[in-house]
Amino acid sequence: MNMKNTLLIIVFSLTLLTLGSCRKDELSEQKKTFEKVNMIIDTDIGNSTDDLLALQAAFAFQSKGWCEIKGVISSRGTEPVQRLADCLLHYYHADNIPLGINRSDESFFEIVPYYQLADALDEKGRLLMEGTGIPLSERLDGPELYRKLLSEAPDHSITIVCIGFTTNISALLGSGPDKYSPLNGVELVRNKVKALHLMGCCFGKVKQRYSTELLDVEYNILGDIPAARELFDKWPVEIHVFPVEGGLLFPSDHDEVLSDYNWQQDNPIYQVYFRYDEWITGDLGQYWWDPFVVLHSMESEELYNCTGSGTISINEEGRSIFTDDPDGKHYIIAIAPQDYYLFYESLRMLSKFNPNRDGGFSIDPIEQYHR
Ligand SMILES: [Ca+2]
Repeated sequence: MNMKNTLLIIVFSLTLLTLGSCRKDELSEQKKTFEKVNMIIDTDIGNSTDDLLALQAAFAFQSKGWCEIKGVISSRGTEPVQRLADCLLHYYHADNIPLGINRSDESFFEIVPYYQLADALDEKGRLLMEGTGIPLSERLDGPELYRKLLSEAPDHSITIVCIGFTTNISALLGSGPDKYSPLNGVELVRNKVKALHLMGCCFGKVKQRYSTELLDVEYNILGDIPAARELFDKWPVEIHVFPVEGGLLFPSDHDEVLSDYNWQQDNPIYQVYFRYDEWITGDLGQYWWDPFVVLHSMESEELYNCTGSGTISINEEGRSIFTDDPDGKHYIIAIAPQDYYLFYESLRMLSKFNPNRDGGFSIDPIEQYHR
């Protein structure tokens, strides 16, 4: 099934559930042809809010049987971030999904440090979010979890969605044989990974909210330039890159997000926009980059404008360079202008997913919230 159908089904099915249309059989027929995506999500959750929407998308798709999340890897190296990641798994009823963490205790500069949500209290003075109960000390480091998950997977079956720093995937590439696999990291990826879908890179000059200058570098790459250089140099299978320019077309309007999620105020997206609005409103507004990478990973590139194959390299300052190459395995993805509305509505429709409601998606959001 191609990407456009995927998106149309997302919008269509949510509309059906909302309106109670009689065309559900037609939708079921379409879904039978859907190939489930086995996904590992590598996220710098705890700062930009689009990681939250990307998780919301992935768990919504998993509830429909369209993908299976094999693991979540959290790349931001501070302890409250790891606890928040654990809480998010619990929120999505995913205690059984393994979480890989970064124990470096280093954090690249922060813009919206909403990882404070892990320690936020409700009106009765209780912790707002509960965790899985699994101690962080029992969590594997990100690169080790990658090796474990890949070694257990059928060949060419894993799709990696990286929506943060490339630290963990670079470390995976540099890893040697271990108790999980006799293969080194490059060979393990070559054998087990279908493709990497990456939010990162900048191929022009753009205005970013944290600088008054036009920038030609991108945050995820800047967060670990040596890792990004190694990634593009050694990654042995396809890389689909969604650059910073793409997401800047989709600001996540503060008031609109609160309105869309108001029916489910337990949703961490609502809580972040409600509690930390001083970081999110006005010129400090957030944009939706990361959910597009989840969407793109679900199927083909039909809905996107893509470059032909090429080779991307990262220079020592973190700038991205694309060179046409018929044998290259790198692609830059962009959204076709005529499809902005479809994408935007798809993102807003995700607000109708709540894992605590019967069936995942709301039939009547207001009624269900007060059930
Ligand atoms: Ca991110």
